[in-house]
Amino acid sequence: MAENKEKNQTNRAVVVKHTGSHYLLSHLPDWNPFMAVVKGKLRLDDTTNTNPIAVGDIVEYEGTPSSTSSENPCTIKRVLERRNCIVRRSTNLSRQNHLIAANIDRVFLTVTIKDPEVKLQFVDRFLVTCQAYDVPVTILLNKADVYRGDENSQELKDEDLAAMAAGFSQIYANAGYEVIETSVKSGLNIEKLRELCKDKVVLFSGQSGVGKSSLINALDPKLNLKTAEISQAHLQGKHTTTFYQMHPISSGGFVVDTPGIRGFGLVNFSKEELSNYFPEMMRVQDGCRFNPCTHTHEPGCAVKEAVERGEISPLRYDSYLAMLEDDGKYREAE
Ligand SMILES: Nc1nc2c(ncn2[C@@H]2O[C@H](COP(=O)(O)OP(=O)(O)O)[C@@H](O)[C@H]2O)c(=O)[nH]1
Ligand SMILES: [Mg+2]
Ligand SMILES: [Zn+2]
Repeated sequence: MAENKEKNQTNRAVVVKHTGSHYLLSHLPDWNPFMAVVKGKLRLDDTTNTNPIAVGDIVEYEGTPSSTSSENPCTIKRVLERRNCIVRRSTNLSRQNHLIAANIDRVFLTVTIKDPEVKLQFVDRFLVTCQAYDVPVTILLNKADVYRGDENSQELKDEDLAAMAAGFSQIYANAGYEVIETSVKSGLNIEKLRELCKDKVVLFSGQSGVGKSSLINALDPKLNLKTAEISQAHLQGKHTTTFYQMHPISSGGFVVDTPGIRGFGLVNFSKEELSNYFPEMMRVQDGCRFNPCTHTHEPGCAVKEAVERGEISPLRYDSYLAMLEDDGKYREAE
């Protein structure tokens, strides 16, 4: 409608919060959140998600951005095509997915050696999900203060845990992932983390209790996120929804925390595809005699040879086999 052109001008903004009935949008990288709602039918191709719009989505809206109050909210008209997204299968029975976030520049998969103990199967499934969804991932090995001494002393507090941490780091560095030891207590690599977040939209994920919220608070104490929350796993049944939110980091960048995540459903890939999501297998599988090769029973398999030579971690290979076994089902991270 030409006469309403000014009022109805279409603009683009990023979804920074979803509160159930409405959304907050912001013109990133500016932080100027304003209210928006969805009216009527949304132009959307993908209907397999329970929530059609996620934090990080770029949307076209109509109306005049005003404030975070619900008076005269803008109207979301369209969700732009996503560069990537992270989804979780919403219930055990349904094939529907819950969108956690879209257009993420990097995921920080946070783990700890102890309290809670890292589960390699969880890590591997999560990493496969990230590869499949095309989201770069960095592993944070948090609570390093538990086994390291203070920064000035070379002496270790707990040699066994330190050895386990070194073993963990080696497996994933070999696989091709960046592993960064961090500590909220000692400040280890917090500045490095700040650098990695600059000008980016990042997502922190990982088991409950590993220190995701604490790390985000360490990046910017103004955020003051709740920590040491009781696991919300039992609240994540069919009828509860977790809402995600983006926070601005004062040194630059935006961060999404994930509370009490139970696990991520994996995409439904074929047996032949799975090894494409293991970077260390990708690297050698051109040398397999057969193509495609599932790297299980085939003769002349370059992946199995690399496992035997110790170039590919047998633990990673075991995870791969376990994931193949789940054939036909949606695969879950936990
Ligand atoms: N020793 C130690 N404890 C930490 C560290 N980071 C977090 N914690 C503690 O771990 C617990 C869980 O932290 P929280 O940030 O709530 O974990 P989240 O569930 O992943 O968000 C809290 O009691 C934190 O104080 C760390 O680097 N070192
Ligand atoms: Mg938390
Ligand atoms: Zn092979």
